Amino acid sequence: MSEDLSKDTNLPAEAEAEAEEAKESQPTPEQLAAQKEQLEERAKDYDASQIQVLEGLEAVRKRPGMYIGSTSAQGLHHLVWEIIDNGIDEALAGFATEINVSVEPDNSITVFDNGRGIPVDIQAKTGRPALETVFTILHAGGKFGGGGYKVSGGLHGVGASVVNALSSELDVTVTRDGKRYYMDFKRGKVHTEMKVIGEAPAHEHGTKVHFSPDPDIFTETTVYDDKVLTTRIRELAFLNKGLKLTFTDKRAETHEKLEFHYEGGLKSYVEFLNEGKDVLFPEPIYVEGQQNGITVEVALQYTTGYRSNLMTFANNIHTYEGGTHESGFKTALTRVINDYAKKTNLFKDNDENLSGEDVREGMTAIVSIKHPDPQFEGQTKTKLGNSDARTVTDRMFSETFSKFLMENPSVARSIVEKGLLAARARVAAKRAREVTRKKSGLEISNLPGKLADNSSKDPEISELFIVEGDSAGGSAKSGRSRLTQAILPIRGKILNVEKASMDKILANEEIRSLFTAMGTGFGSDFDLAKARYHKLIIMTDADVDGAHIRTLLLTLFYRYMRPVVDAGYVYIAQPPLYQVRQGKFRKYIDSDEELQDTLAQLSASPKPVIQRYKGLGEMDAEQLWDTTMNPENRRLLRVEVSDAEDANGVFEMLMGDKVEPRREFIEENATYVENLDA
Ligand code: 28F
Repeated sequence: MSEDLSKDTNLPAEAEAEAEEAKESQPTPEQLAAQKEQLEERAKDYDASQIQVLEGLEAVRKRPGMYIGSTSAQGLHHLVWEIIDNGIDEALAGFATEINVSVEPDNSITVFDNGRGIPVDIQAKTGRPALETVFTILHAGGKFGGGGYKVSGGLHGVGASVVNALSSELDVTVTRDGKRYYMDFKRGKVHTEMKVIGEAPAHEHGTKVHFSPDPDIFTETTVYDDKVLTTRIRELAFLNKGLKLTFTDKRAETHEKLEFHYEGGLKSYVEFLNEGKDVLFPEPIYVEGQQNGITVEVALQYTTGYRSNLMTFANNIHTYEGGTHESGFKTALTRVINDYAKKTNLFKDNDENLSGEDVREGMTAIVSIKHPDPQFEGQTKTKLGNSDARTVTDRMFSETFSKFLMENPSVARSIVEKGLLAARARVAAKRAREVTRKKSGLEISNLPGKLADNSSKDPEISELFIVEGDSAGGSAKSGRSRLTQAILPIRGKILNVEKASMDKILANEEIRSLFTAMGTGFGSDFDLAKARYHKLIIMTDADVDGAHIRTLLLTLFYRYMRPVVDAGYVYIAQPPLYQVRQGKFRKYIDSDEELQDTLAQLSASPKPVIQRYKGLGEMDAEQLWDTTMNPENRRLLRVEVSDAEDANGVFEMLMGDKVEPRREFIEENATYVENLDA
């Protein structure tokens, strides 16, 4: 042992002296015996630790859900987040500046960071290379030596070994000290022992991890979604300012390398989210501070719109369920704005304090904290529980924000005035709601006059067709199956809820009748259990106007009846584009391509008759039933946006002027369920 030590030229002076001393004195027989015992103990420890390794990783393979949430597409992507997290930790520790992610043509993933490279030295305790330990021992790397801590979230270091356990193959290449080291694993077990595979320039360093998710584990899918990857990688670039992240999808023909690198951090994030919107002031307010080892970052900006978009993060984890940092921020925001308004006499006699909702109307804000020991709670473990995060966020934010308001009186004034408008709308909406509630006490007699209700009272089999236009509504009414199908015609374009305030929405006739027909109530009174139909089928024309109305309806559902969407109650009817007839032959056709194919299969005479349906109104009751309403033949699209967050941005895009992205969105996000009822 002493010989080993003396070979090391980098020993600190003290240890060197100790080693020198050890070399000189010969061991006594007692010392030798003790040494032997120690070695034997160590060998036993080693065996035990190897068994633990196998048991540990076996446990991961047995119950993957415990470690990555699920083995669905979400779990599949989780593997990537875990590996990226390790690279981010290395960047946050100050050693890596860049992280590259790619999807290989075979759907395997490569992640590289230019940090120090995972240590390759043999560890005394296990007798194995540190690199091996990181990938085989559950929880290894939880605390990154040297007083640092793992800051990015996820599994707090169990990441690498969990990914390894769930990969059919994983290989690592570490570059450090002028060498390249390589090691690979199969289903978590060492396959190739660590070895040097070559030289590297002395200044080069980093860690490259390449893995293939195990199809035995990810039985649903092993195909990565480039959109999901891009969105999260971009988000990580916003959350970690200065860090450069790249993404390359090598399955695509172009192999285009996307680069995400924001010196502005959260400020750039808010600018990104507010792109194309009218804003109250040009530059987002940005706050950064640190206290008790907790870093707090906030960026915010007001749009002239009504929606509030607040996203909070703890250690790069999106805290969907909020938590202490979020409530600290909200309290501070409300208090500072009210204090300022009072101090500067912006409240009129009748004005009460602004509520939290009032001061957040139109606000886009991101709160991101980094905590040395984050406690994640809640149903999905996305709620921060640390109480010190509340106080620190409140203090850091309110100090800078109140100073900002004092120094920017015109901006401050516009924020207060916006809050006052929101407060007045809130009071008006409350009154309107009270009126609606009183009415709905009368139940059926109060159903909208335009509604042709179905006779069954069983919501499970009841369907509500929301039909564009009175004439199509008429055909639908005559063609329907009365027991299960209710018809609600709506006139022209309904209100764009994206751009309207609550009281306007409640005042809208079409929207009111929809809510009344649904029976679920509105806003905070919403109750999914009261839904009178379990299918809401949007039936609009297959043209631009139809697409627009459909989008307006979808927006309404997303914003104000979200549980209905989440429950999978919302569908889109698919009226055909053409009917081809030849003699007794009749076929409904959905696309130009299908039309060509069909015509190609028919003989030239008698000449096939092609009828093009311009709108629902052109179909008679029987045709409408046959093509679009009859559960035996119809095709319905179930609307399913997996990521609720996505929907926010998407709807803003959808409500723009271009029709094409709208159509694409609906096609991409609605899952095609053929013959759903058959
Ligand atoms: C593509 C994924 O995993 N990067 C990593 C490091 C660097 C160190 C480290 C990682 C040592 C003994 C735990 C280097 N030098 N990217 C990554 N880069 N892990 S993971 O250390 C792990 C500890 O067990 C590192 C000095 N200290 C730490």
